Amino acid sequence: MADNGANPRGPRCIALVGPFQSGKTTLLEALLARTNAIQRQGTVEAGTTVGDASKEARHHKMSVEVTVATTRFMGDDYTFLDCPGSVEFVHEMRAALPAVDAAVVVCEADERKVSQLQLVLRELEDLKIPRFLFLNKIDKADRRVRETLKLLQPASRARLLLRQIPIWKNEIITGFVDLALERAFVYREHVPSEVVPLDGEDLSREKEARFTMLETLADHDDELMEQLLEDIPPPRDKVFDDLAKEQRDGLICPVLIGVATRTNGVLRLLKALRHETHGVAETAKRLGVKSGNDPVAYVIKTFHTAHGGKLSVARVLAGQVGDGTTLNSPSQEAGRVSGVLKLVGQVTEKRGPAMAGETVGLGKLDHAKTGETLSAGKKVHAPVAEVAPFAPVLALAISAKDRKDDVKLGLAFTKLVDEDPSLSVHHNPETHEIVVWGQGEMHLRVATERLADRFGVAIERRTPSVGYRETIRKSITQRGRHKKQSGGHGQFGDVVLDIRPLPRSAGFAFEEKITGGVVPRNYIPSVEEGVIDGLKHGPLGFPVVDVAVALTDGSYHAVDSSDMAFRIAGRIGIVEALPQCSPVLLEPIHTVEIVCPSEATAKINAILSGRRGQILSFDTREGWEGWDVVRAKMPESEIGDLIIEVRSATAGVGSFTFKFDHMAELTGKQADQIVAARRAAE
Ligand SMILES: Nc1nc2c(ncn2[C@@H]2O[C@H](COP(=O)(O)OP(=O)(O)OP(=O)(O)O)[C@@H](O)[C@H]2O)c(=O)[nH]1
Ligand SMILES: [Mg+2]
Repeated sequence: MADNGANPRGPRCIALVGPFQSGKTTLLEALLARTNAIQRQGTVEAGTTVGDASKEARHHKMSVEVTVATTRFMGDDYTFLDCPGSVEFVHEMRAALPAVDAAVVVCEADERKVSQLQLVLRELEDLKIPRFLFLNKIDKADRRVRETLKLLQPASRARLLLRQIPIWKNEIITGFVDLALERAFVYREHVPSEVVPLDGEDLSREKEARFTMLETLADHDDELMEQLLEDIPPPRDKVFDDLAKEQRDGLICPVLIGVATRTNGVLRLLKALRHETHGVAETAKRLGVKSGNDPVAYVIKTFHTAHGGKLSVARVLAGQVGDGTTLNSPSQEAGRVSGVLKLVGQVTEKRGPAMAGETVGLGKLDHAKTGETLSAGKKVHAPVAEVAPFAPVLALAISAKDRKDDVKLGLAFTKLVDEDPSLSVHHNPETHEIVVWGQGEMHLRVATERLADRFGVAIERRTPSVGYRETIRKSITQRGRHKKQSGGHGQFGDVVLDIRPLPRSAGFAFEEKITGGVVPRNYIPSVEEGVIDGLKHGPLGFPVVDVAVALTDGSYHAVDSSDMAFRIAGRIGIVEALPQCSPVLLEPIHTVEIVCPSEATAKINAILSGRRGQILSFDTREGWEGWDVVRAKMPESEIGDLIIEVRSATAGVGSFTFKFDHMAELTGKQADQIVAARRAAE
């Protein structure tokens, strides 16, 4: 295996993924420094990394979106996608993954992060993306790597295969042995590790660990098994071939070790990527893209830059995309490429057309969206992947501080959602609130910070209103009379209404039982309109539902009656009647389905009970070893900030979905408080 000259597999696209704060952004920095794409390796603490360059990421010292950086190593281009680790920004990763050749899963020896690791690995397993585990921060390791692997193994369906073992000196890891290469290295800070002779105790540990590695490989290779049984040392190339093949087939996940902050283990990682990951040809095959001249590209990420307009980061899967190429998405024309850019974080550089395998920024594709498959050719290419965001779990009501910013706010939201479809914005016509839905507290906080920082809109934030309603429990007959005599033309309308409660979710029914034309036909629709007006705001302050109103009697005046007069009479009738009908508050109840690691299930049950939840069932989560699913009925008012408690009870990984179930009567102190709050707000 010669280590020189460009690799026939061409440019790679590699995702850096893994649990929250495991060191992905730092590893990207190390990879860029080691490949001379940057002069000096920055740090997250100092806010000098290529990744996380946005104001929000720097401020929170965490990744809030994908950073894309292309570098060159031994004659090949590598584009790294540094993905956020927080589950609240997981859509960034999920949308980026389909088009990558492989992933480096950065993790730590931390049992609290095993479930997060499992979530990440599950995505990769489902997409059949080959992956390495990079066990980072081993400068802080206080346990044996083999023990760490035991801890992490339940998170991975593929067997974790230790490729490197550390060399310990006085309880500190000073280097490592690569078991495939059979070579020992001593770490040096920010320069490549030094090869050292392997002897003494290290050599015997190496032999033992290598044998374990080979045994694992031999589980899927009979020939290797025979060699091991007969004590024949397998040729090095065979070992490498097996490693690569079994990784591609999803049987193993090789584990490398290192220290991203000190650039330790990074060169070996690059070499593993170079030799053991395939290029775009295999990825295109996995995605069902035929190689050929017709361009096909997958949109990994969308940016709206301050000055350059819209930028779509895309991986070219087939053909060639250059300035002027018109690309189509499955639903429409995406636009004409104006500018092809190489990206190293926020630094961009104009370049020529992009070939299959390359990952570049494409300018001005106004109608392209993240996750879409773009193509140019006679036939539009079918989507290579569809990545729907997870259902949102937290909402925030937002308004512009200054009414004149309303339009700006609307435009800003359009761009934010275009960049991040896991955010959604709804207008509540009843309360006139703009409600933003997102994946958690930090997700919404970052969205509102962007509104202020990038779009210059000062906003106010509130807890969104709960969809309370009210209904009645008693029937009544009520007269509604509107009479006004002011000089010339008067107004006259007179109706008698029979009002009675309807069963839950029956809505509103209007009936007319007029005989003898006491209310002329043509005025009857106005009476109904008046009743509907009156129901919009009941005596408790909420819309009234589940009532039937029958118009049974009334009178009119030949000159003074009009549509308007009867509408007012209808409204007077209902408004005067409702307080006498024993009004009662209705609150929305949803069925909630919470998923969580089993060790957190008891805590989740307690949370649900504390929030007036009625637990319906709990089961093991199908297809998810070590996870449970709890179902409950729960009032909407209690779901509002439920996610915050669920996340803290589950080391960040628990989540839920909910669906409206029914409206339920609410009485007593709680109801009184809600009504009082409503009155105070009016
Ligand atoms: N001791 C030690 N600390 C590290 C190492 N790598 C990263 N860190 C620190 O871990 C913290 C998180 O690093 P990041 O690179 O931001 O981690 P990340 O995985 O990108 O975080 P998110 O993207 O927010 O999930 C920072 O304080 C880093 O300095 C390492 O190898 N050793
Ligand atoms: Mg990061």
